[in-house]
Amino acid sequence: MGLMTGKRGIIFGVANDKSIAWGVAQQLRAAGAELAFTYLNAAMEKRVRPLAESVDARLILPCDVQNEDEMVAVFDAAKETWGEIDFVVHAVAFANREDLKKPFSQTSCDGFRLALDVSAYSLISMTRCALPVLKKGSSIVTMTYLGAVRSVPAYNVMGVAKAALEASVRYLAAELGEQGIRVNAVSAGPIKTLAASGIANFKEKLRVAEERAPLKRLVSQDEVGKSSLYLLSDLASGVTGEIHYVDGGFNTAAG
Ligand code: NAD
Ligand code: 0WE
Repeated sequence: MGLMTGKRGIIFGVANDKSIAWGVAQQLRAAGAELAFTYLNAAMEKRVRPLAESVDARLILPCDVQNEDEMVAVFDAAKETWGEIDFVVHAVAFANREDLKKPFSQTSCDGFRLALDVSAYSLISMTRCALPVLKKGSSIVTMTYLGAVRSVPAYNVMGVAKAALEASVRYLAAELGEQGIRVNAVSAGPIKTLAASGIANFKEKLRVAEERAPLKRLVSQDEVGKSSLYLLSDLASGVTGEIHYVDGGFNTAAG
């Protein structure tokens, strides 16, 4: 019997086999969980559907997190299929590419709203939509980055969005604790994914992370997956409102 045998949940944020969400999904499946997946749009569906099928996904549905109707439909479908669920994985973020290049003070109000809506507010709306189907003892995990708490060159408006996301984790944890629902974040070190591929000088960022991290290497999607598995499982039954770093110790080292 696996750690997650008999547990069911939904994973938001798989784009391809490099996605952090896919690393989490593989760990959950290996531990015995039953999974549902969402994808952003038709272009994403082409890559997500075969991956989801390879882990026997029960549901594969579209969900743009800016569209609350689609979000409601996902949890309605989960209710139909399973009745109740045990976990939700939120691994979604977006900002305008230009806002990750321009000086931070040039961030437009529209760019700010977009980044905060997709990357932070979506955790709140997702949690609200999930509540009717979340069991007592269920667990929500989101993905964050050190740029929430330190200024990281060029992370810009995404850093502000992650700060809002991390604060939202604490407020959701405070509210939902009495219902036995836990909410935590994994703060991953830099990983080469689709979302990282558009970033100028990302290779250089990876090199610095490798050099400065106490472990002297980068972390993998698998390692983020293993920590997420822990937070989503009953092993972490006493853990909520936490930001859990999986960055090879980078954030703890002065340099
Ligand atoms: P990724 O590109 O594989 O995943 C990002 C996902 O967000 C994609 O699946 C994309 O379809 C989805 N998305 C974007 N806008 C959306 C919308 N409006 N509605 C629904 N989905 C939308 O990249 P990733 O690196 O795996 O990112 C996953 C999470 O991990 C993000 O929250 C990211 O900020 C976080 N993170 C990434 C790193 C890194 O270095 N790659 C480090 C720390 C945290
Ligand atoms: O959260 C992220 C990436 C989020 C992201 C990436 C993109 C690129 C393509 C959000 N929106 C977009 N929009 C696009 O058009 N990370 C933690 C990875 C990341 O991004 C950085 C980093 C790191 C690490 C940007 C600058 C500096 C470091």
